[in-house]
Amino acid sequence: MGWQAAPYPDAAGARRGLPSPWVRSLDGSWRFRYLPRPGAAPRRFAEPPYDDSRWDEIEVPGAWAMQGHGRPAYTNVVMPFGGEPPDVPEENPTGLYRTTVTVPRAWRGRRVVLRVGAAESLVHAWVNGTEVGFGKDSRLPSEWDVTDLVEAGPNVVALAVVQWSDATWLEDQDQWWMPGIHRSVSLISTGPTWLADAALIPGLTEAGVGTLDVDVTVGNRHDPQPGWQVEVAVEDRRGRTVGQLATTEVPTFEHGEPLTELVSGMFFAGPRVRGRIEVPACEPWSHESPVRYRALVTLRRPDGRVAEVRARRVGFRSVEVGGNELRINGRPVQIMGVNHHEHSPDTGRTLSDEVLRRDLELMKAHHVNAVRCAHYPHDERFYDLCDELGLYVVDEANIETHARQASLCHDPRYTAAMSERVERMVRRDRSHPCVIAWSLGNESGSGAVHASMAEWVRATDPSRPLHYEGSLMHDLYDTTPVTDIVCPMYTSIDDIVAWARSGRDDRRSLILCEFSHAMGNSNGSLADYVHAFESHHGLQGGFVWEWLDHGIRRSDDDGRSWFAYGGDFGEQVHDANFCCDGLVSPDRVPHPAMAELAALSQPVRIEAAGRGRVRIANRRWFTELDDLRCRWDLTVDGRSVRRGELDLAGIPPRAEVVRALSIGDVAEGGEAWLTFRSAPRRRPGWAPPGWVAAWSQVRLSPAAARPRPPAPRRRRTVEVADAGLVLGDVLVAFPDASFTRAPTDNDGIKTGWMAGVGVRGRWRGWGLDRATPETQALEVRRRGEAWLVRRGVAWHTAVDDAPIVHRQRIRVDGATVTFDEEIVVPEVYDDLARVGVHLVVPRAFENLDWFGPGPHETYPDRCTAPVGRWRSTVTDQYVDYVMPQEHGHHHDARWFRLRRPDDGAELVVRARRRFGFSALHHSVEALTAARHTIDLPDDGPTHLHLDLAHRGLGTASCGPDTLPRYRVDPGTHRWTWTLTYGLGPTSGPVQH
Ligand code: IPT
Repeated sequence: MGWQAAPYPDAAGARRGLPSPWVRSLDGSWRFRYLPRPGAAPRRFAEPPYDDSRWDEIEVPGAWAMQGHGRPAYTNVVMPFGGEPPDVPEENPTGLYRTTVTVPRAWRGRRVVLRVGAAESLVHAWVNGTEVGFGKDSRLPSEWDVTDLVEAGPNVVALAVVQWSDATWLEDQDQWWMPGIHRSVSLISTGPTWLADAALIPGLTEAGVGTLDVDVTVGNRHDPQPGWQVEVAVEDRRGRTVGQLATTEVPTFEHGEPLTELVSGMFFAGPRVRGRIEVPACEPWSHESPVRYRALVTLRRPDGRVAEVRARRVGFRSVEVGGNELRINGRPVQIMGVNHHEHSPDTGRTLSDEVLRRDLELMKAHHVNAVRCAHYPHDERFYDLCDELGLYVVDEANIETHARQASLCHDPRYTAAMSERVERMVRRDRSHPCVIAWSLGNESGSGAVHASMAEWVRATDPSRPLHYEGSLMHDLYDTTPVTDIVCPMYTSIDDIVAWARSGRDDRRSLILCEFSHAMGNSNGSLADYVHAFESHHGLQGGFVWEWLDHGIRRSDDDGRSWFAYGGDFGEQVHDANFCCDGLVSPDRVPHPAMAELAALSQPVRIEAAGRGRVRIANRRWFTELDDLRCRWDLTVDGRSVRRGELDLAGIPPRAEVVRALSIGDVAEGGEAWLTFRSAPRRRPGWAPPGWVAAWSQVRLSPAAARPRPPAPRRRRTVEVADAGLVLGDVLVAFPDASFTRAPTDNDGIKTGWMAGVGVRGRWRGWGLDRATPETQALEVRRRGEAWLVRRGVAWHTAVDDAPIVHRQRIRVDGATVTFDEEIVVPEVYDDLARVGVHLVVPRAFENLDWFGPGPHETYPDRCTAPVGRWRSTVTDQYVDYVMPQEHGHHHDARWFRLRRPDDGAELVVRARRRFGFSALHHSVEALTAARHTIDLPDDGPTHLHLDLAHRGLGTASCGPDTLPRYRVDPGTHRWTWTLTYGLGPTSGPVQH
C-alpha cells in the first residue's frame, strides 16, 4: 500500500482528475447483517449464491451504530472491556457486508485490487466466495490483489468487520468506540505491470529551487520484461513543464547464469526509478501562499506506449530543525494549530466532502495554520485539502495504547504492528507538502520500538522532523532523540517559559502538542500562552485540544435535537462529556473562544506610535499585506464620528513601519476608540462574505474617561414596595448577593467519575450552592419624593461561623436607583466564582445593548475583543455548549441596557468602575441541573448578574487552572452602581 493517486490511461485524464475508467467505487448501499460475535456468521455467507435478501441495508462508508445497529460507546483512557492484551471479549459485535460489483470487460487481462479505505477494527474480505485476506489498522486502507478471483460481469464482494481485535489495544484513543467501514471502498485496475508507488518528497533549497525527491516503484505480476520506462514531469498552473525526470528505464533483475545473478543481485536496487527533480525559481508552498504544481508520473511500455499515468499536486517547501526553531522555508513560523479528529454528529467517523472542507475553511478563517491529525492518519482527502488551502499537518500514526501505555511499547507481540502503522502512514502521505512532521502516535509510552520506528522514518524520509510526546511525558527535558520537537501536552506557561530560559536544548523548539483544553466554556489564558510564545525564543506555539465536540445528534419526541455524549447510549463504563471539548460544536458552529483564537493570530497589528502616527506590524511570515484594505473608524461612545483608510502596502513580512495617520480632532469627553479593520481586496475562497482578516484598536480618550450611557427619552419614577422596586408594572426584587455560577466544565465536570474534581468541589464543600439567606436588617424610608432602603443579609454556608455578609444601601430618586454594595467574603472562601448581585426581570425585556468588549461573551482571561457598543437579544446570549454551563458573561462592561420592544420600557445599568454582567434566560440553578441542552426550560425570565469580580475560565478540565490573577479574592468588596428606568422609542428593532 503506497500512494493513493488513481491510475489513468493517459495524461489528459489524469490532469483533469475526472473519474478514472480504472476505478470502480463500491460506496453506496450494501446488504448488511449485524451479529453479536464473529462465530455467529452463517457458513457460506460470503459465497455468491448465498441469499442475503432478508438482510438489512447499510450505507458504506458509515459506522453501523449511526445507522441503527448496536450502539456507540465513549471512553477516554480506560478500555471498554476487561482482560489483558491481546484478549478481547467473547461478545464481539460483527457486521457482515455483501455487495455485487460489475467488472467491466475492458478490465480483462488487467490486475484488480480491492481497497477498503478504513474499517474498524478488523476487516476480512472475500471475493466470489474466496477469502482474500484481512486488515487490522482501522485508519489506513487495506488492499488485496484479487485479479485471479474477479471476472468481467457481476462479482460478489463480502466483508466481515469485527469490532474488537488484538489491535484494539493499539487504538485506545479518546473518542467514541464506533465500528464499521469508515472510508470509501473501491476496485482499482492496473496493467500487470504498474506504478506501485511514487514518492515525490518535496523540498526547497535556500536559493529558492524547488525539489522533488522521486522514488518510483514498478510492480509486476509476472517476470518483468526489460524496457519499461518511467518519467516524471512537473507542470505549473498553466500546464508548462517546469521540471522533469527524463524517461528512465526500470531496472530488472537479470536472471541467467549464477554469475549474472550474483552481479545482478549486487547492483539491482529493485524495480525502482529514483532521482531528483529541480524547479528553479519556483513559487514556494506555505500556509500563506499554498502554491501547487502538478506532477505527472508516466509508465511506458518497452515499445514506448503509455501504460499508465498518475497525477498528483505537489508543492515546494522545506522543513528543518535548528537553533531552537522549526523552520518552514527558513522561517520559524509560529504554530497556531488545532488537534483534529474525524467526527460527524450524524455519520460518525465518515466525513462528507462538505463537512471536511467546512472544518478546514473555518480553521483558515480563524488563522489556524496547522493541524495535528489526532490521533491517526486521516482520510486521504484531508491532505489534499490541506495542500490546497495551506495548513501544516503533523501526521500521526494510529497508535494509542493509553490503557497500557507503560507495557505495550515493550511487548514484542505488538512491535511489528506498531512499526507497520508508522511505515504505512509515511508511505501513503509522504508526497504531501502539507505534512511537516511525522508523529509516532499518542500516549503510547516510550520504548525501544519508538527508537526503531524513529530510525526507520528518518532513513525513509529524511526531509521531515519527528514528533512524539511519549518520552517527554514525565520529563520536559528528556533528550532521547526520538522527537525533533519538544511537544509536551497541557504544560503550564511557567514551565514552558522555564524550559525556554534554561537553554538546555540548543536544537529543538517547543511546540505544545496539546494545550488550552477547549472543553465547554474554556480556553482561559490563551492570550497569556501566545504572549509567552511571542516573547521567548524557542517557544513556537502549539495545537489547541481540540477542534470539535464529538457529540452525536439525537432528537426528542418533539423533534428538538440535542447532542449525546458518553453514557447516553447506556454504556456502563464511560467518560461522560469529556469528548465534547472542541472549539466548534458537533455541527461546526464556532464557540466564542474561536474569536479569541483568531484575534491572537491576526496578520496585522496596529498601535499608536505618538504624534499622529501608528505602528503597523506585518505578522505574516512570507507575504506582504498589499492584498488587504485597512479601514479605520473613529468612534466616541460607540458612535462613528469619522472614517478613513490606512495604507498597508509595502510592509515586508515580520516588519514594522510607522506611518502618519490624520484622523482630525477628537472631541473631549466620552470614550473614544480608533478601530482598524483589514479585509481582503479579493476574498479567498475559504473566507465567508464580510470576513475581516484583522482588527486593532487604539484608545484615544484617557483611561479614566467613561462613555455616556444612553438616557431613556422619558424617565419614569421608580417606587419602592416591601419586596423590591416597582418599575411601572414590574416588581423587581431587591438584588441579592451572588457568589456562585453554573459550573463550567473547567470548574468541575458535572457527571461521570470526574465529578467533584476541580474548584467546584471546593464550592460545594463550602456549601455555596445551598447557602441560605438570613435577613439581618431591612429598613425602608421615604424622604420627600425619594426612598432610602438599607438591607443586610447574611448568607450561611456549610462553613460554621463564616457567613458571607451583604450590605446594601439603595437610594431611589425619581427614575434613578443607586446601589451601594458591600459584600464581605471571609478568608476561608479564597476562590469564588463571582462576587456580585443577581436580579430577575421579566422575559419581555429582550433587547440588549452594552458598551464594552464584544460581541461574544468575554471573561477576565479570555477577553481579546474589540471595545464598542454591541447589540443583541437576551435569547441570543445563549451559548449552547453541549453540557449546559455558565456562559454569556461580559467582562469590563461600562453600561448595559435592557429594553422591552413592545412599549420601549428600558433599564440602563452603569457603574463608576467597570463591571461584568450577563443577561440570560436561564438561572444558575437551571444551568447547573441540566445535563443536556434540552433539559433547560425555554420560558424563563431574564436573570441579570452584575459582577464586581468574576473568576476567569482557565482550562482545568485538562490542564492548568485559572491563573491566580484571574481569580476572585476574599475580603470586603465595595462598589456602586445605578439603574435608570424610563421609556425609549417603542419600535426598538431587535438587532444582532
Ligand atoms: C490527552 C489526550 O492526548 C487526548 O486524546 C485527550 O484525551 C485529551 O488529553 C483530553 O481531552 S489525555 C490526558 C489524560 C492528558
